[in-house]
Amino acid sequence: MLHDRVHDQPWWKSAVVYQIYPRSFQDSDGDGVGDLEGIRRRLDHLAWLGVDAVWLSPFFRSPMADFGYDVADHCDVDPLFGTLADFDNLVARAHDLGIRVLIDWVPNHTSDRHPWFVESRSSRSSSRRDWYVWRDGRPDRPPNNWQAAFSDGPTWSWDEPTGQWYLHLFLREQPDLNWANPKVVEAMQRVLRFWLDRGVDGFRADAVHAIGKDPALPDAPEKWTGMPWSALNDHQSTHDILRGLRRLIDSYPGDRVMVGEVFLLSTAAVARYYGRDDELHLAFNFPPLFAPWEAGAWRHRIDRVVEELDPRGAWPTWVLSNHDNPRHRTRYGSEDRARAAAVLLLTLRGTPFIYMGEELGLENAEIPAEGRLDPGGRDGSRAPMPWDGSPDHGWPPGDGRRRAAPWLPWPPQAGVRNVAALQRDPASILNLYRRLLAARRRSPALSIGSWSPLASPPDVLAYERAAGDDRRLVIINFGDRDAPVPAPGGPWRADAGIVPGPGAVVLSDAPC
Ligand code: TEU
Repeated sequence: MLHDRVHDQPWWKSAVVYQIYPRSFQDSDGDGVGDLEGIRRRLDHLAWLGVDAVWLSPFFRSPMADFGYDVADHCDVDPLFGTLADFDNLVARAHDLGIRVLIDWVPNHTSDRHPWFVESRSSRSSSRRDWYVWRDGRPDRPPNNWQAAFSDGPTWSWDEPTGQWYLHLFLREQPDLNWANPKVVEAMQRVLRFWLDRGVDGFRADAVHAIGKDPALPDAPEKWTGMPWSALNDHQSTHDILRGLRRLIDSYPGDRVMVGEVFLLSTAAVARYYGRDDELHLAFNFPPLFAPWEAGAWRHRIDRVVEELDPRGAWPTWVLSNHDNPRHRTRYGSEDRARAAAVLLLTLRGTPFIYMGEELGLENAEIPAEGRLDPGGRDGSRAPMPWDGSPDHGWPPGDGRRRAAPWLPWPPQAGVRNVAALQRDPASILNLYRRLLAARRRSPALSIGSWSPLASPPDVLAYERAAGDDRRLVIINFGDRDAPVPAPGGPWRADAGIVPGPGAVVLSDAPC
């Protein structure tokens, strides 16, 4: 049953969202690539786990240069993933189970095979020329010094037949749309309506901070390396566009939501994308994702969120892993740390995003250079989900003829680190996630309550969550040595006494 308001707040504030990378979750037809029907069949697992919503990475028609983030038709399912009917069945089943469905929306660019771009590049006088970002110049000198993501080349490609450059912040197969053109705004709004009318509960907006461009497209300062355009693409015009999108989404019933990927590594910059509660409902804040496993570093990241978001009434999000970065189990280096990190993720104030497989404590798959398929080298966190301990781990068996093995190798230890095995073990990390999700559901303090820090030893982070009579004390020991519970007098039942290092406890002020 879907309730729009939980504790008198929109559902997405108390929700836990689970990210599914469709290629890697569950295959149903034996081609070695996960699909929508596979996801539908595994929704029972997610209901058992207790998540409130799923976010599906792109499943739209695509030549797959960026594995679906290069969209060639926003309003159709790629045959690799199934059909629109499969999508409808998935949404219906998810809603029956009380799980909401968010989908990826890729507004910054399209595939170069999208009919809009095919038409745009056909001639300088094409009616769609101005749907993308074209600039004059000499074929040997790109219009500015920006470097594209996933390559060391420029963000510009020269189009020989029409004698102009086109802009692509990512691959050359992903030309940037020109959002200064009202026709582009209308067309992309139609895409949102198409899916809202089909019953989706919201969107994860890809690289959304980059859609409005400074028309001057100025050079990046020399000192900037990596992706200089990321910080340069923090332009005022994006905020105007977002206000229009927010009005559209809020015109639908049911508290639909847009969470934006704002890839700016400053929480102050991210905070501006909430506007005055009239732009994004939620925004990813990635600095914590890049923080080391240290109490001080995390405290600093949390303080930034409290200082930048709270005064605006903006609701935070928390992410430890996703399909673009090495898994945090691998980054942090041990399962004990991953377990303590799960407590952190699921008890901070804000909406947590779980990346599929982190509930199994999965590590990145080790993929030799010749087996890597992603232009950005991100394959390791995209390895397929192991469902059981059989040789095919619950995927259709590959027989080398009609059926194919999964598109990427299995993550380490899939024989023991899989859903079926960890479900049977009450002490597993999977059952820890399940208990934490259940505790959040029962506790207004943990799901929507206030957050206040408590004094604690250097390796320990301690905080209180409170809502009305419901109060919880959370203690995360980042260190490798056991630490005493820094229980502050008061009502706490400090019966744990010691927090193992690394480890975590959640205490209640009432027997539970
Ligand atoms: O990511 C945008 C983005 O900025 C990151 O990919 C970043 O460049 C990367 O993490 C650096 O390692 C989004 C999607 O999440 C990503 O999968 C796509 O490739 C990208 O947009 C283009 O659509």
